[in-house]
Amino acid sequence: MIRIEPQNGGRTLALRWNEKAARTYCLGSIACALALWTLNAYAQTDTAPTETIVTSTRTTKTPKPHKAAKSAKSVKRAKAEQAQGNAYATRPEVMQLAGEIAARRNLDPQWVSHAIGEARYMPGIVKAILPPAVGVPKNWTLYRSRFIDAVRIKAGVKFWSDNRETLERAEKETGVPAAIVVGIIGVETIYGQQIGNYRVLDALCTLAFDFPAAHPRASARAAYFQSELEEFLALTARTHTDPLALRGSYAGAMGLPQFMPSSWVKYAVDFDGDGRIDLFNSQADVIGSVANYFKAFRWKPGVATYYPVSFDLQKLDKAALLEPDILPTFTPADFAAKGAIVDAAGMQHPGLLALIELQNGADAPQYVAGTENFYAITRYNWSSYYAMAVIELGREVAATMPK
Ligand SMILES: [Ca+2]
Repeated sequence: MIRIEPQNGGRTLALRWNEKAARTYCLGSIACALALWTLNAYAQTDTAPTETIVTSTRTTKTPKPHKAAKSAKSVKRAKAEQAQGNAYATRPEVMQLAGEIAARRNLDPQWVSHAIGEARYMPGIVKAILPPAVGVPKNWTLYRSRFIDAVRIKAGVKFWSDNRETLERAEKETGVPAAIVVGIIGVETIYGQQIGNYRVLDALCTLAFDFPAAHPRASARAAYFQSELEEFLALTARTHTDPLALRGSYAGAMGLPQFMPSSWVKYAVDFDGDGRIDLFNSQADVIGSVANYFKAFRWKPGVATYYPVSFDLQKLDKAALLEPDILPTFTPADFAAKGAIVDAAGMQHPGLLALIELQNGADAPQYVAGTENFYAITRYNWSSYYAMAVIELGREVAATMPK
């Protein structure tokens, strides 16, 4: 997972828990144009769905002029960067890994070497992957304003209206509400308007072979991207797709939901029944795949994502409440004993809660009591700010939908 800069200390706990529970974990990413934080994903499975990847990256709607201009600019920038990159074909350790991937995945060694040899180092990606400067205060109000605005809500209303039956079918099959699926796709790519302009192969090779040493977890991150590169090559080989033709975020995340290759392999589904999985062009496949992702991360149907919380200052032990970070740890009664009071619905919550702190720069932080479903959203992108933006965008879109 690549959340570039973890937002708080409990991530480690959460990760451990998740590894124990599932041995595999995935996080989503925000589209590269907007990303503060990205996703990553681990998947060890080789279960191959029958699919082909359609390499067209058609957007779901015609971008507005300013979007088109911005997009053209970023394509130009990505291409310019590409031109100055160096080839990986001349690096022995890279070619050695190409051979190992081919052997492990039973791929044509020449095809693998050729593909990786064609990839280019992208200096902009190396810059983008580094954590933000230390000392920059987190600010939920600012974060929220990046994702919840009139343009995104309007696009969400159109997406929901265009896909009403599919969203209902996904909710019926997985228990994941339409508003959550709509919130994810909106935050990730504005419903396909910003799916990223980097060649996925360039992004994965740059991060697999030239991950910046300045990053605190450089070697683990590089290993992760090597694994994603392997998944990507195996996926494109199996689906007879040109690995140089796919474009995505600077982290190699693909399509409307920004799935990393391992997530595509493990969680993507053919939800329109045409016999292939297409997260670039099929809105139904995107909806089914996002819902399936959350089902895999144990979404609890009918359970709230969070409850409002207030403090009993006489009893408040905030340090103890924040210690497990986003991992739901406390029963409502434990919560109350430590001075965190949820509303009547929260007191009836059948599972565990986490005290979620959303900082606001120099202003007072906000708090909510996150449930297991709040935690599930952070499996897409390891950030409570991300999860809250997804929830609030989905809610705003729902509220704006014509009755
Ligand atoms: Ca399909």
